[in-house]
Amino acid sequence: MGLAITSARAAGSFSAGDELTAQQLLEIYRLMYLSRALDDREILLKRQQKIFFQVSGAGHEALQVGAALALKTGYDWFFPYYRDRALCLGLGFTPYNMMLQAVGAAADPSSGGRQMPMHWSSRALHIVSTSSSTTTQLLHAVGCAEAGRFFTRHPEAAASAGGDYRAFHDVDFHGDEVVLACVGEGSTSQGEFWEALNTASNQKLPVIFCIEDNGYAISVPVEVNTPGGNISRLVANFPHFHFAEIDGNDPVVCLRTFQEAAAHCRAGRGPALVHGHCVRLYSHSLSDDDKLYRSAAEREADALRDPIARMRTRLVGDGVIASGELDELERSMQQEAAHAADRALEAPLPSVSGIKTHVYSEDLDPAHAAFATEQIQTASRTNGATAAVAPKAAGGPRTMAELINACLRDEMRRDPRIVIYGEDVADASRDTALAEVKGKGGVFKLTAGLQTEFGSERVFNSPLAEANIVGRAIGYAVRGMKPVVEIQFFDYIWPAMHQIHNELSVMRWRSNGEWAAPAVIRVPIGGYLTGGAIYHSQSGESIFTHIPGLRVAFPSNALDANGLLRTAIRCDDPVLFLEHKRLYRETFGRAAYPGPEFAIPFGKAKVVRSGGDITLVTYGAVVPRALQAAQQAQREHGIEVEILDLRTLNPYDWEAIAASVRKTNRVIVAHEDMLSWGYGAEIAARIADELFGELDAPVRRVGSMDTFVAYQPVLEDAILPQPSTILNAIVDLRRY
Ligand SMILES: Cc1ncc(C[n+]2csc(CCOP(=O)(O)OP(=O)(O)O)c2C)c(N)n1
Ligand SMILES: [Mg+2]
Repeated sequence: MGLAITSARAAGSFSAGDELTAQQLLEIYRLMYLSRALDDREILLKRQQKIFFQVSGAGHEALQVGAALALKTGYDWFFPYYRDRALCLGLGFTPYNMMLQAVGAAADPSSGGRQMPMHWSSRALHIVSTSSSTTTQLLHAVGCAEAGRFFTRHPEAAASAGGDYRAFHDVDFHGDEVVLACVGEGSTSQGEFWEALNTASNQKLPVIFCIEDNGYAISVPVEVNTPGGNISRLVANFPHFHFAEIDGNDPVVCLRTFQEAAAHCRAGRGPALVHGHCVRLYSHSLSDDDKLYRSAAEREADALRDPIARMRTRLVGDGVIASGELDELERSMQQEAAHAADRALEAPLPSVSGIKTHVYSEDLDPAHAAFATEQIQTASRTNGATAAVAPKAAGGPRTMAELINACLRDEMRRDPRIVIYGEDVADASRDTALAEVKGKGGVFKLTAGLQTEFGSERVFNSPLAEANIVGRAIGYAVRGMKPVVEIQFFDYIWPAMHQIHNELSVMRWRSNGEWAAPAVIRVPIGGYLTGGAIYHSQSGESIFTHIPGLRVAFPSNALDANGLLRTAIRCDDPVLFLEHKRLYRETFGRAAYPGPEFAIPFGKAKVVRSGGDITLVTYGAVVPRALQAAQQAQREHGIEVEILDLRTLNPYDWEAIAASVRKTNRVIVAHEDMLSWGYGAEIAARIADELFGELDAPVRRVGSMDTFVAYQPVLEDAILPQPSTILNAIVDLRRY
């Protein structure tokens, strides 16, 4: 028998219904065996200390090969987890590329040596970068499926456009694509599993959830993670799903099951969940020893269910191939694995000078002058030549809330790839009421009227689940869309923190620039509300400026909010856009509508008051309070304070800070957030570090007390920094 051994697979070569040929059965075996051979080779390398981590797919091969062969490489979309070697091999990932990741080579196509082995990524194969965090990828898969559907219904949105992030995101979609997301059974305990099923079911999305049930989450058995020990029984009532619970050790059963699941999804009937019972033949990883916690009898029973041994017996028993020929095939697979490893060990290592590449977009810098239409506007007042391109201010003063809403509206008109969703952001609870009701548009009304103008496919409510909001946004964004999502209150951003910290911000870096998730997250933040109390007054921006890859904006007035939000939307990095609730409708900082092209670059502070005695660096709701304090300091003490409004916290305008400190030689950093470990600590430390010789006095910080914000206004006033707190600091600092 001729054994055609190929690494790549022609899409659709395993069609449903037809009897499998001997060639196809051997191809299934080849992929399974090659996967195991690669695991075994990696284990050897780890023992020789030539690689640094090893986790295997041993025992999961049948399920994964079944999935790979039922779906279409580079057409469907894939969100694997760290055991999915056989899946990725089946999709066309080469053994050499796998070994490049194991050794951490520069040419590792998944991450350039940044991620552990088995953390997959390939743009060509539509494999979206995998993290180690369990379950997060299921929400990305949901967002990815939503984006595919959106482009299918609105193909005009896929057109490329210059002048913003779209220039760097080619869109690729088919009307009937399927998204596969894989996860272990232990990981179904995570809330994000249920949040993903929720939206996939509600929206009848073409996502196949594959549960690779090996009965263990490291040492924790399935009954601890899953009440009753069977996830299929728990999920059975989700509407629109196609469910299958199967023997995940039989690759032909697996293939047929995934073909049925894919047919259900492609026909638009809804998602599918394939629950495959498989075995974990090795320990969880090479850092684990399952003899410490599993009985010998149980381990021996699992070994008897080894899908490769079973498939071998079947091929030989059914006369598909002679035992000797199969031995020969296996030897060639082992040689292929060894050869791939040997070549990878020779490959050049990543250069240290490239470490920071792809933390942020290398293509589009939000600090770039192209976003400086603010300057153009200012220039136009003195120079008629630039007036033609200047944004047009119009109408009377508008609040920050109104100008944020105006920016969202203008950008949605300009860019058909923008979708807006979050809790309560829609106008009408149900579409049928849209014509009748005035519209809600968010608890602070920032998205008012947008569903009415742009329809329910572009502006819609999300479930009450913050990880769902951000996780789906990542899926949308990797497909080239621009989700501009709302977290209702900063106080409730924490369920999304895992997605923000471990996924959104790091997607570009960990995939070495292959994928990116430039979503915008708008978040009302802060106190001074008189009664906001603990859960409607929180600050905490420094927790987010501590995350590389994430831009953070924090405007203090209506015009800045409008211009910075435009930059946030058009740029190619993920942005946390913090909107101070107290400033939404304040008289302070109102401005005329600046027109649909008004933008402010990130990282450019604004001198909101000039002065020669003390520099006061601040942002957000402290800006008007600092202005009050500065006026009083001048009136009562003759002290001239220069106030810098940073406007964006990452990046921040170090040059402006340094220039002002060189002039005044005294500096206060003031913010609403708690003093200790707050944003000011970093700025103060850098000033002390780099401008020590310029200082005539110690760097002073002003912040709230190191406590929570209380409900009773007497307490709230004492906890948060007031103009009087700032004034005291100013007067005190002048004494040096
Ligand atoms: C959110 C999160 N918590 C904890 C871990 C550490 N961890 C890695 S794998 C794992 C067990 C996963 O078990 P399961 O989902 O059944 O997948 P399996 O490894 O058995 O295939 C744990 C706890 C992690 N990676 N992510
Ligand atoms: Mg498991």
